[in-house]
Amino acid sequence: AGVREDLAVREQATSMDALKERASRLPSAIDAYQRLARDEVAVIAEVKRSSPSKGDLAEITDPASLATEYEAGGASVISVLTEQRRFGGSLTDLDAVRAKVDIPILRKDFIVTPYQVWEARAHGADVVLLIVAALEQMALEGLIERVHSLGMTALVEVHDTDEVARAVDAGARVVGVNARNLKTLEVDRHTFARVAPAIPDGILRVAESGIRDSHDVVEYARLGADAVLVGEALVKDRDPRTAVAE
Ligand code: IGP
Repeated sequence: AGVREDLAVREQATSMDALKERASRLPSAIDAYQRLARDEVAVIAEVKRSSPSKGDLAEITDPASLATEYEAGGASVISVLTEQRRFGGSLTDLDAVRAKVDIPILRKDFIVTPYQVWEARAHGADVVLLIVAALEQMALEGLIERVHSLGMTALVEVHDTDEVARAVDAGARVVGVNARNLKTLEVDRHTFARVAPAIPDGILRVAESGIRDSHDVVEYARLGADAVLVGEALVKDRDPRTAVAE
């Protein structure tokens, strides 16, 4: 209900037509699928101020300069949390990052309506997160279609093999396996090994959450990950090379 209230307020502030108009004046979305596919193991580096499980992670006074460091350090995609209530993010952070980096940007939020997808595009995002567990099948299908029609990429998040099947049926091209259980907030590092084999070839496999260092990255690469999504460890350390090196 909270998400929908926030949306109602914002929809009054900016009409769908205004968003479409704004989106039409921007350069086309960057093809993140290609970027993620071409690296041995790509790093999606996340601008993350705080989290429900850990509270404040780091004082990020300038999200754009953090993102610039990530880009210089070899990240393939920058993830920006825009969820306010639990993660302390905002569209302002997204705008600031877009103004400074040239690589694809993922809008990380609980996206449940086409309005939010347009909003992401209007603010320069190339990728959006869609969480299978938060969406009914019809809604998931419709959102993936909308994302692709805007030239964007959907990172479709799953936690188990049933959700992989739903993601694939709905047309996902990039599937993220989240090691963090959304109910208990605990990280189970065996999740990827259990779930990723159910993802068909040709669909990119992303390992998400709880990645601590390069050893974790090497292990996920060995298990077939095309990319890793790293928040906390990078916000604290800042250099994606610590994730990709060795
Ligand atoms: C990053 P971590 O443990 O490296 O900070 O996790 C990312 O996976 C996490 O922020 C995340 C997330 C989400 C946040 C994955 N899925 C959905 C909010 C909503």
